[in-house]
Amino acid sequence: MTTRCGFCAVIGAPNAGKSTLTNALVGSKVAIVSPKVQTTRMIVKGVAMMGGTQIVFVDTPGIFRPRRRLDRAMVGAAWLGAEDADAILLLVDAADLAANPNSPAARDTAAILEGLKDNETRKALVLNKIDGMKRETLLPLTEKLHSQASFEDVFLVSALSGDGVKDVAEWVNARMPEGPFLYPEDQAADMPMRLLAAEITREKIYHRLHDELPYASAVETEKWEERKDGSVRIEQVIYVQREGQKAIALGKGGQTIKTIGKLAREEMEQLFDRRVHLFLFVKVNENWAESREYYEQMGLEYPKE
Ligand SMILES: Nc1nc2c(ncn2[C@@H]2O[C@H](COP(=O)(O)OP(=O)(O)OP(=O)(O)O)[C@@H](O)[C@H]2O)c(=O)[nH]1
Ligand SMILES: [Mg+2]
Repeated sequence: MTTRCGFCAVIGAPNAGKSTLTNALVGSKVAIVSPKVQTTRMIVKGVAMMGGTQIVFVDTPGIFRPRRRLDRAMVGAAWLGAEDADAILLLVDAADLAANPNSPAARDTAAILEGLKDNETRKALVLNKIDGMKRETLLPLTEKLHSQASFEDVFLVSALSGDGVKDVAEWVNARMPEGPFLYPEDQAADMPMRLLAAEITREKIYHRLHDELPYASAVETEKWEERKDGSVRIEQVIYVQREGQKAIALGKGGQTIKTIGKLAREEMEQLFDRRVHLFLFVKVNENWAESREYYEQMGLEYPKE
């Protein structure tokens, strides 16, 4: 039997819902999600089987005008993900765009459309977050965006509720080239466990901490120790950039870090299907965002400046 297998990149402005859509398409959580922009920092692959086709969805960091070194690496990774793909989904937060045509995300989307102009990969436009929106506001949005790049199709979806997601999957499925499977058929995620565990903790940080703190922090799994009773002991360091941030991350009487640890542990237990003993330490490292090692761990290129 001939099999088909290919890559589908999910790109868009920060916070468009790319990771939510990727998880919905894959049918399990492979990428972390938060209400804050710039949650995803690296390429995250999620594998879905549809009949005789294996689709590798490539969730990417949001594309925006980068400032910091890490931002540049993230945006670079996103474009690279799009370059290697057999199909591209451009995701747009329709609710945001309808409410404010000049929002930062709208400007980022305009820049992405410009960047896609000469890209010959087959593309579909996906208007996301249509839950709670009126159909009549969607039509002019669709027409405006559609005319700006050569999209084969347009989909209106709610990645959150799953509404319309199946149609997107079918569009992608029909565009995958012939080829052998790249992953075992029952595998959904393609991330080393230590990194996955670090990402889970980072997600909880994005949910619990505010202002600049999520952006000033990084998580590293330092120790992963298998226990005889089947449980695992995981030690992680949360790096922040200043002493003051450490105090905030810890919280009054260590309450904040305790909550983050509890939420992360619960999710790890569910995902790894075993008991987890999670130990979190907060350390100040002013320069983590400049350290080559961090980029290597995340599979990011290290930008020159
Ligand atoms: N109402 C609604 N919210 C959504 C939908 N899809 C995603 N969201 C929310 O939008 C926020 C951002 O979702 P993410 O999936 O993290 O977005 P992203 O594009 O991956 O963001 P970055 O990784 O930061 O670029 C989260 O709070 C999601 O719950 C949707 O269809 N409807
Ligand atoms: Mg994301």
